[in-house]
Amino acid sequence: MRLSAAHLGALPESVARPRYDHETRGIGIVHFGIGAFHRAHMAAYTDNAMAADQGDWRILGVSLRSPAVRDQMRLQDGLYTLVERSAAGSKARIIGTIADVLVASEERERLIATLAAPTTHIASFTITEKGYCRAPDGSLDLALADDRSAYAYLAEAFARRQEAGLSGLTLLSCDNLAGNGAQLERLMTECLSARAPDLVDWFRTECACPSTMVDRIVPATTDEDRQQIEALIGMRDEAAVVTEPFSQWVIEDKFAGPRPYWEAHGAQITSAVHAYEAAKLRMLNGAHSALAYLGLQRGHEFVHQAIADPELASLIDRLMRDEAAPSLTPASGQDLNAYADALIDRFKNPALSHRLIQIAMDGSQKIPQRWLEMLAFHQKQGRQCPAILTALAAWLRHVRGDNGPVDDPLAATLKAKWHDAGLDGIVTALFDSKGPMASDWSPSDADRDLIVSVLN
Ligand code: CS2
Repeated sequence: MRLSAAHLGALPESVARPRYDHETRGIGIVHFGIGAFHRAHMAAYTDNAMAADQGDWRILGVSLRSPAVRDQMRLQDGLYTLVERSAAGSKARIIGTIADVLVASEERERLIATLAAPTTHIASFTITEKGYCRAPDGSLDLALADDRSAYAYLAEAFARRQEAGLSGLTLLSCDNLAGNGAQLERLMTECLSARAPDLVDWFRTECACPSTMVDRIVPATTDEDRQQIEALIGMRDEAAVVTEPFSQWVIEDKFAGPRPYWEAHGAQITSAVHAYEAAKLRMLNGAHSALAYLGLQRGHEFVHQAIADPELASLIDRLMRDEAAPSLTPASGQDLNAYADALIDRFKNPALSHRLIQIAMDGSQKIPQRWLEMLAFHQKQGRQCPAILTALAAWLRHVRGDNGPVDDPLAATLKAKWHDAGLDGIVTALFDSKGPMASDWSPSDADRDLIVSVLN
């Protein structure tokens, strides 16, 4: 038996179902990047919000390229199981928020029409760092932002909304970028300035791009997970997602129109999002990337194994408490020491099987906001960051190919730099002001020596 609307009644009592009549609710959100993270995070917050109020907030999920999620979910009427796993056991619930999933290039007109519908108020995004199509200097790379990028569909929908005299949309970035809303606003403006300058003013006055801090650890679902879930719910679910019990969402209070009552699931709507976002990127994600590259180098496969390695645990402790925390300005009541403790506990969750190789992916897009901003901050104060520099050496080994094939949009460039520059030149070749990883951090001789000594 396959999970579907017709089979909801056959689920065991222990599996929670949507607490509202999901099929009667309309679409209010279009979400780009309908991967496991969205299904474990925003879709779950929205499911709770719809149980708490009467809103039409179902989500049209969009895959920019791969048909896999569409194929899994259409057969299940958009339903899927969300399993929270900890040492204490597993808890399963069925999420009813996803109305349908489409592949953008295959159903272009339907996507644009839904974005342009008067009932749609929000377009949200988990398109990963590379989905924003940024050049190394942070500006929009117009060649990457082609007519199959999220920007192109939005621009067409904006034209229709303006023409019809409709209100703007809230563009809600849920990706791990610093100031994700502000970046999206700037990049969207750059796209419109180049391609549809008549829409720039409309976009600026009618749309809003709140920044958000999103947090939930969501390993990629494996076949073994699917088998375990089949045993738990008594039917097959190809779209099931496994996650940890913890989740957090802090959203800047800046919307263009109505929104779901996400507070029902504990979302914080605040003006102080930046402090949470920076802490999460530098402490959680910064530590994650360090565990990934150093852990793989030391033969580990999962996050919980890497954090159990005393040498890595001590380095992560220093990275979070001595290097990340002093670079942050906490919001009132935000306790960074307690945050570090809580993160280490979450990393230790043995029930999660979070693969290091998953985190290692796309490092060139991740480490600027996770590590390089911190290096630049401390450099200005004349301080060095040995833990981050050690992790950076592990990343350099990774992109050299030491851990196997490299999954990164800059993989070929990084490999070519290694080939041309070698051990003594690689740091300068990548990180100086003309390199593909240029940032506000410019490696000092001492930084270079430390990295090369670790690499040797
Ligand atoms: C991870 C994140 O894969 C990665 O790069 O660091 O996906 C991390 O698990 C989430 O941001 C946690 O909220």
